[in-house]
Amino acid sequence: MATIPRLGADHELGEIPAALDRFGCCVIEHAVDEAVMDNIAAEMAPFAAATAHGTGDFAGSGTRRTGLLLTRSPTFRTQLALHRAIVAAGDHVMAHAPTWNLSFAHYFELFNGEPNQFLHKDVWKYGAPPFSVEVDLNALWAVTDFTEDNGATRVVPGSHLWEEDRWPTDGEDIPALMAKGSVLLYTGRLFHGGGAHTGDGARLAVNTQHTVGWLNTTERLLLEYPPEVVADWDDELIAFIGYRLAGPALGHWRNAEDPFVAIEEHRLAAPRETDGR
Ligand SMILES: O=C(O)CCC(=O)C(=O)O
Ligand SMILES: [Fe+2]
Repeated sequence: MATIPRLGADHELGEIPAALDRFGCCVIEHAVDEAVMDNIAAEMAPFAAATAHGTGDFAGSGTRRTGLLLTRSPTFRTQLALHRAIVAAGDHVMAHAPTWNLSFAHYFELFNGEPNQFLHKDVWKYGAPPFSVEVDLNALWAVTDFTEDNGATRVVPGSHLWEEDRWPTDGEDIPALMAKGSVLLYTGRLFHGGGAHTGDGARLAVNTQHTVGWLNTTERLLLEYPPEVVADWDDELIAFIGYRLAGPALGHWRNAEDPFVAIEEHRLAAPRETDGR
């Protein structure tokens, strides 16, 4: 029976690539302190309270998904968005591409009564022919514990290597049980899905998706985070949401310029007031 590789908080970054190559997923235990998760939950609570529940089989009526995380949660922006585990995983999984970047960041609340989400591969969102390489590296951060009865994400370890016509059979999916502060990393070709919530309390999570620079992002990040909003952020994060060239001749702005010029122009017009966060 396949298992989910679990790396302790003191793991070597080099262990992540090996786990993802072989299993398509891994859990990093206690990747951040619990207080980081408490801060994110507190920052997102007012926005989540105003968010409608999902509709349909995929989004789920027992789930609330709240976006604009980078501005609404400064803790997410400064502590998780470019966490070293994400960078190590993305640099490995998408090493074949000139660049990779954030694609999506949402705060997920899963409530009692939500059934199993159908097992899927996140790359299905592209509606594209099968990819011969991984193009996504995604993450579910445990803002609360992920348990068997509060809907821990179910994954099918190793399924990222399956032939296109192979589907999971009963018992092949296993729950990614993890403590608050841990993170499940998984590739875009891995079968997975949210678990059924039959317990108490909300299962809280942050879901981030990351993709190669030559694909569309799940969210229109430059519309969500325009230059006047991001100009004070770290340059690395600004580039990570798409303000940079995505390939030898891809992702230009205006007269074939690097889109980061938009940030520089904004900074000249409105000098920075902070030191980068
Ligand atoms: O909430 C979860 O555990 C998984 C969600 C998921 O896989 C998705 O929405 O694509
Ligand atoms: Fe998914």
